Amino acid sequence: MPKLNSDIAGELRPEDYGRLVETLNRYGRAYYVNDAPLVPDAEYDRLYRQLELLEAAYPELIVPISPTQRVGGAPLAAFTPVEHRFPLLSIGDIFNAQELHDFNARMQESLDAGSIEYCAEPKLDGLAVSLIYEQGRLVRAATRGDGRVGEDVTQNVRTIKAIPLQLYGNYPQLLDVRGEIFMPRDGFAAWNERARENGGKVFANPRNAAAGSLRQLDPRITAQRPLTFNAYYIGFASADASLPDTQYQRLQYLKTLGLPVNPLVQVVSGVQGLTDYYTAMGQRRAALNYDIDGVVLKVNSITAQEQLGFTAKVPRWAVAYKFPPEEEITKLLAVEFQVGRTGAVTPVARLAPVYVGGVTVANATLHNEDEIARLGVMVGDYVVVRRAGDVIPQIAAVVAERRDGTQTPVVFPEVCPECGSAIERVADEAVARCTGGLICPAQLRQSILHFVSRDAMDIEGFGERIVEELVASGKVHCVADLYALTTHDLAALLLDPGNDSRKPRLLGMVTARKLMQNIEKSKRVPMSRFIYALGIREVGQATALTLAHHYRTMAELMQASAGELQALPDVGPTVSMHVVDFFQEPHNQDVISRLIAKPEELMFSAGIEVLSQAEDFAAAPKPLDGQTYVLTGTLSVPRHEVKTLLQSLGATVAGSVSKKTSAVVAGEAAGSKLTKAQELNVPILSEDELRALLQQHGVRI
Ligand code: 5U1
Repeated sequence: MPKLNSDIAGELRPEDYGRLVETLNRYGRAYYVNDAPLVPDAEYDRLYRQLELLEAAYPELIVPISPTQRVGGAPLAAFTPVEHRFPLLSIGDIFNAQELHDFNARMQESLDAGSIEYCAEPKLDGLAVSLIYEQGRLVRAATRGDGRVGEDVTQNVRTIKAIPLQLYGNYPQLLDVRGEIFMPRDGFAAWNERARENGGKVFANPRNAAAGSLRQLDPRITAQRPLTFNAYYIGFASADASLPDTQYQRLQYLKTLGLPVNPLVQVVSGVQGLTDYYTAMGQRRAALNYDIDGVVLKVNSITAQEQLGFTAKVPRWAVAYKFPPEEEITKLLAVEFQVGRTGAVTPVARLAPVYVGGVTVANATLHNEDEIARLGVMVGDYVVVRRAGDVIPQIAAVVAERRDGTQTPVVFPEVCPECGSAIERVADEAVARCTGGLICPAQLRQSILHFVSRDAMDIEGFGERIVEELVASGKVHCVADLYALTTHDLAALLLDPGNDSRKPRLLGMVTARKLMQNIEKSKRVPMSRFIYALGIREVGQATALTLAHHYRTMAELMQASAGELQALPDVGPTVSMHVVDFFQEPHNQDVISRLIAKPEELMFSAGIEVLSQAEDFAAAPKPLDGQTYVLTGTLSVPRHEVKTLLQSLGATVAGSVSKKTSAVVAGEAAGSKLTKAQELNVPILSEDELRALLQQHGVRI
């Protein structure tokens, strides 16, 4: 038998097995149920690997509740129908204040009561399931189906880590738990992004993603999908259970058994309490990390629930108070193709304006050619537009029934709409690119806008109109030309007023002088910002910082080999290839020398002074030393970049919130980590506050 080394118990022995399974399950519960991880992810992974080793050496030890046993069994030929012992009912919907008022009045009348107490819960937009636990063991999971007969999805449900295979604490002999399986928004976005890149299955919304993932005949596929679960109801418990008498307490009881329950559940009173809860959830909806389509309001007392009973279809004691939809139907008027800084050609849908998810939407991204093919969308189609939270509006589907023969195919251009150069698609890449490089005015405009942007050279005042005119008038052919501009050149720019009906106007001397001052101010720049400003593919702020910390001068960086670059933290083969390619390109070398040579060395030098960051890095003060930050939600800067910037100041960036966390940085659609921070009174920083904090220490994002 192989000897197994372990940091947990010196040497792992078969008798350690039970403890290891129990420890991992306890860590899982802390993570999913209490949202309070007991150990870092790396420690969980280490123990998990130990368990795998132990099971490989002693297969006879393996128990079904081992966390390694979530994916078992061969793919099914079909799902077996299962009859629910107690029907899986749906719930009645209400849509406005009057209907809420009527519901409450019905409850008051039937219960002959004044103010009624309710348990108010978010209504998750996922899939209802019933989980049957016998002696605490998960023995069956079934979908709702028609409410009476569902499908046996036990194998798939076992792969969902938030669902315990074994209950904990004081569980009854038999328990039928009802709840929702759903896909969090971050998991959904990451899944679709990867699918778009690899030509995999793209889902229209998190609900479809959850349904499609659960209804896989091969549980190994379900196991890869980021599904999770919240319990919301006890369908049945055997007589040995001593269940509390309110819905709210029952949910707390389910938590003690190891079942996750939504943290936003609250007890409220009367119509005012219900209305306040509905309004509050409506306001929080965009910031949550999961879709909710309303709130569920349940009479809290179980005795009162029993008294009220059920209609043929739904409980009388509960309703779903629905939010306005986050999906709407509108007409696709046209598809335009935008060319970005790196030449990427993105199809953009122009839509008949429609009010959805709280804003009027007139444009939506269509991502790439594959997405157009996947949707099968044609110009003139009616399409489903989805806007959840602050996510960029997407076209989720085509309403094929509304086609009337006037629709025309979307033709992806073969040549760039701006410069006429060929558009190429690299094999294995979803994105198509204009090959025009900087002869393409669109790429040139975008690269100038990037160069002048706040996080790059920070030259204030150069907006889209001015840059468009500088390029169109031929005054600027590359970023170095910005430094050759005169006040007169700028003052004479004729600006197009855009959509409004006024005549084109001259920029004028006052603005031109101000712009010239701003150009002048940009001439002393830290090396990281200069590298970032060059717009090298895949080199964001964090990579630029890494490069600037490692190389003393631009000349050194420009000589670096791919191998040397790859030895740096977070620089992989793709990034190193882009860096080397960029600096080998003669045009780029020319632009850089025009930017940074001393004016006396070149006739048209900008004379930019690139300030070295390498020497002082190691010795640099680490003002955030000892502090721990957690990032959650969507930030406008990629997360790994923010992480590197915080780390460069000495901070640790952790994956979970605890009392020791110095602050949580909450972006859009922040979810459970934000809630956890609020519960633990951990300071919360918005992106702007983080920006200010970093800026205080000389770092800009
Ligand atoms: N949060 C929540 N969602 N939901 C859906 N609770 C809840 N309860 C339901 C349903 C269908 O049904 C019970 C009232 C049985």
